[in-house]
Amino acid sequence: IFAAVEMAPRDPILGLTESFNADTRPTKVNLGVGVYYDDNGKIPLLAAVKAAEKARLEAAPPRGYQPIEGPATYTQAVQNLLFGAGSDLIAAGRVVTAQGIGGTGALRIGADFLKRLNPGATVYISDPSWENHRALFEAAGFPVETYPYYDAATRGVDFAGMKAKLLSLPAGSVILLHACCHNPTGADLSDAQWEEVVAACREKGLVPFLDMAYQGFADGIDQDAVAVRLFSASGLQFFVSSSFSKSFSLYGERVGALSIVTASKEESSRVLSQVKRVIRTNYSNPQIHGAAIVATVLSSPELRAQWESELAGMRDRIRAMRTGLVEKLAAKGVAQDFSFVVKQRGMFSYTGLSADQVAVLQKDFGIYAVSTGRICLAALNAKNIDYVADGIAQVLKG
Ligand code: PLP
Ligand code: TYF
Repeated sequence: IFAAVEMAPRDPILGLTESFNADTRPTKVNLGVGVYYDDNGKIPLLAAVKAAEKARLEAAPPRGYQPIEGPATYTQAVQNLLFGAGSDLIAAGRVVTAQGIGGTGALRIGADFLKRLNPGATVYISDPSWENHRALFEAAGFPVETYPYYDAATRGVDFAGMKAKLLSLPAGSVILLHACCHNPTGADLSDAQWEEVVAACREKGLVPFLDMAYQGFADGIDQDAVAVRLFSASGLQFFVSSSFSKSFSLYGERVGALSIVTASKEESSRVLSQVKRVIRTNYSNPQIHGAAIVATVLSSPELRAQWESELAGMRDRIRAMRTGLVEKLAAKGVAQDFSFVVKQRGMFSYTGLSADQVAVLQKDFGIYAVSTGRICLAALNAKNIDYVADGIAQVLKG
């Protein structure tokens, strides 16, 4: 049966972690994968999560099947976080939310539903984008193309190129947008640019699909939701995939959600029925634990306040690492201006390091980065930042 099976390519990012794990050098640093580590280099277990888990363990609830779209306590909490607690859309019954297996699973439910809805559409992702976006939408049967996004010269967004491309697309095209903390570049749109994207989607009849994997990692929970809020105010229909992997440090629990904004409450019930059909034929209904923890934290004023402060702590630490890296590179005599690293948002930076330089960093220093030059700032800490700055400085001096 398997004689002709070929070796599939590794995921370029998760594959890097496999190489990192096999590296025996004690000084090794993994700047590849997008995971938040604390200052001790550990993935944190948030205190708010720990408290909710303790309460849950003591309550010892039964483990029946969940509703196909996840429990209402969870889906309502997701909606409040994305659209704002006082959202008119929520009140009008115009938001449909289903729990997803992480943000990835949410994207896939959305992709499968879209394929049924609009089988002839093309999906447009940013150039560059998270590696899995293309693979996932292609696996769902869509052709995937790109719109201009990153401008290496300014280390910002080529907004003129992006807008011109959006305005050239046929109606019904699906536009995948990073709601904040763009992965891999760290370059985000301004609020005014988001308004122009909303206007372009309206003018051309595009299908917006916002991917929100890092809410709270740029400026704050509501500030980072500005794209969702602007699309909400526009009257358009759109998709949002969201994830708690990063914001709750619950990576392996696989907690995310797909939300769809419809035109009416009546439309919502039809849309939900189709989303449930997609879920049923994939995995029947979602797992309990992670979503229960998130729902508990978000619905308890004390735990929510604790979570917000822990999230702010993660955000501030990443910012401090950005500033620290820039200062240390300058102190080590690097002539090139790295101040752009401080302006980028979220976990990542496109450093401008070439694939060859990244390979030398890995070989000579055990510092792992993505071959595109993307590094995860959240993997830096007080103990390794000097070593990393030194490695980068040496590689740059060639
Ligand atoms: N979307 C983007 C832009 C991401 O960077 C990630 C990273 O993990 C995801 C989606 C997937 O999130 P999850 O790990 O919750 O599946
Ligand atoms: O971009 C990253 O590093 C994170 C983690 O297939 C990730 O989003 C990477 C690759 C992948 C799944 C998650």
